[in-house]
Amino acid sequence: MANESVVLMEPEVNLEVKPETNSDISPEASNNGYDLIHSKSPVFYDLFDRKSELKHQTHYCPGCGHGVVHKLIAEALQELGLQDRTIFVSPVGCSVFAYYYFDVGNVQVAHGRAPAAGTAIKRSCPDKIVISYQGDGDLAAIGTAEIVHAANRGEKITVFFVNNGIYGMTGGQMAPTTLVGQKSTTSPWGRRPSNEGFPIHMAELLATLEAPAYIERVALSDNKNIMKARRAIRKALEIQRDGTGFSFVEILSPCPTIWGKDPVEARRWVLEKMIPNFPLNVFRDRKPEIPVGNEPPQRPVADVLGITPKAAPHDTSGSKHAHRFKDVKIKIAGFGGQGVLLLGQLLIEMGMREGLEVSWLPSYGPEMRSGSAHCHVCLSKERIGSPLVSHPDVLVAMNEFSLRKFAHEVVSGGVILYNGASLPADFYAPELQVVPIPAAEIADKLGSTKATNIVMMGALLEETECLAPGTALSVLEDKVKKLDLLEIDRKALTAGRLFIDEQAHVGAVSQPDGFA
Ligand SMILES: Cc1ncc(C[n+]2csc(CCOP(=O)(O)OP(=O)(O)O)c2C)c(N)n1
Ligand code: SF4
Repeated sequence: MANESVVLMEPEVNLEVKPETNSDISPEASNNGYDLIHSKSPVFYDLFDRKSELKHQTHYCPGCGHGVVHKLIAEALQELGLQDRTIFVSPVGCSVFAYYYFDVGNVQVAHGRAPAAGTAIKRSCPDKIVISYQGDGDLAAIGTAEIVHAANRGEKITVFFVNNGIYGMTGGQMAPTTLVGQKSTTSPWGRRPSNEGFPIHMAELLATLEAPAYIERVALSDNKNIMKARRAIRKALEIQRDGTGFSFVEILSPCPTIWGKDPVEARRWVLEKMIPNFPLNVFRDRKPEIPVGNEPPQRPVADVLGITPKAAPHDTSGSKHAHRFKDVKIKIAGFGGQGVLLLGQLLIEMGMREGLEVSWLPSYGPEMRSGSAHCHVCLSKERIGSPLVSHPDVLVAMNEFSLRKFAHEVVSGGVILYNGASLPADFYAPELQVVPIPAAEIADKLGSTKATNIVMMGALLEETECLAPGTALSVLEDKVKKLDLLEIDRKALTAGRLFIDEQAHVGAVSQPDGFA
């Protein structure tokens, strides 16, 4: 069908010719005789720093609808004065890099989870304008649950749903919105309802719910429809600004690259093929009536989680222990059942009581007992950027496998505490201080091999002086409920410390060749 309203996208910058004689135009304002009347929205960064050679352009293919939607959102945020309050939640998909373009708060989240992450952000920062920006694979396939429930709860966020009927980023697999008969890499004969089901109409589906305030479907098929899309995008943001409720705009959008069409044909395809299947409409536009009952009082998160510092008899918060480090990174590794993860938890509990910033990151395979397990522990005087410990200052190796696996990660001059009477004959780490400790034997003699990790804890505290033994005792007394085990743990802690004091430091044999 020949349709005169199908036109090429207007350029990002429109230049209007002004006569050079116009004395109102200063030399600075003029641009080779042109007066700039429309420029890139200040909601976009001046330069896109994704790649040094692409600082002036986005990563989108020519004719892609994402660029147009970005532009409409940026202009709406600018017009409504919302830039400084906005948090943009990028999805997984071609628009994953939105944070390179929008000069607003940015978060990038797991595939399909943008409405869930947006919920958390909006609830904790109700004054922010939260935008969940999603493709059809992201929103209508892997993220179906998240969008339905966010809409059903009436979260006061705005969702922009870019429906191009395909998985763009991954090369053209069928999406839930792929049209009947439309070919994709996973429906090479065209989508068949008998096998792949019918396309999902997300706007209509969400409009069956009570809570949403605004739902509209628009299209980037031609300038007239793009202007309607502009109004819908603005309105959705106004609805959030005014606290009215959940707003959702589905935008039928061209993906020329995957569709195998040029940009003009792709727009025409939106007009001729997509719109008849996905009718443009305002499906919802009203303030939802949500009954308010006796809402429970809001409580601080720490209170709800039960992590409020308590004035327990052994509370050592504000401990006078002098931390001589800025931060200590520890990796504890062994097999499931050796108390590897627990030892890490005890250390961070101690760190918290001594007023440090702490983090604990466990890692274990599907089999818990006997499978290998390790955890990363950070103790720091400053906020911790990442809980990941790639290069530990201290490795607590609870078995030979862990010693061999992680020793090379330890920083030069770092410490390895090894649960073993002696090091394996062929193990050699001249740049490290390696201390073998017969921790299992010591714990066994004290009454329980289970206390091996506590012997190692005692050794760690004595060797590094990173935390106070008194704090360790107080944590054990709070955490270990069985009195007989607590008694063994107390002794194990002391035994680990004494071992370092008496054996490791006096004539310690920390290398197989006899040199400490
Ligand atoms: C958990 C997970 N599953 C699958 C993928 C692979 N993946 C990346 S993008 C994508 C689909 C993107 O399609 P859509 O949401 O329609 O966005 P578009 O790229 O078309 O804008 C998929 C399946 C992934 N990154 N993560
Ligand atoms: S593959 Fe499609 S959706 Fe992705 S950038 Fe290219 S045109 Fe846009």
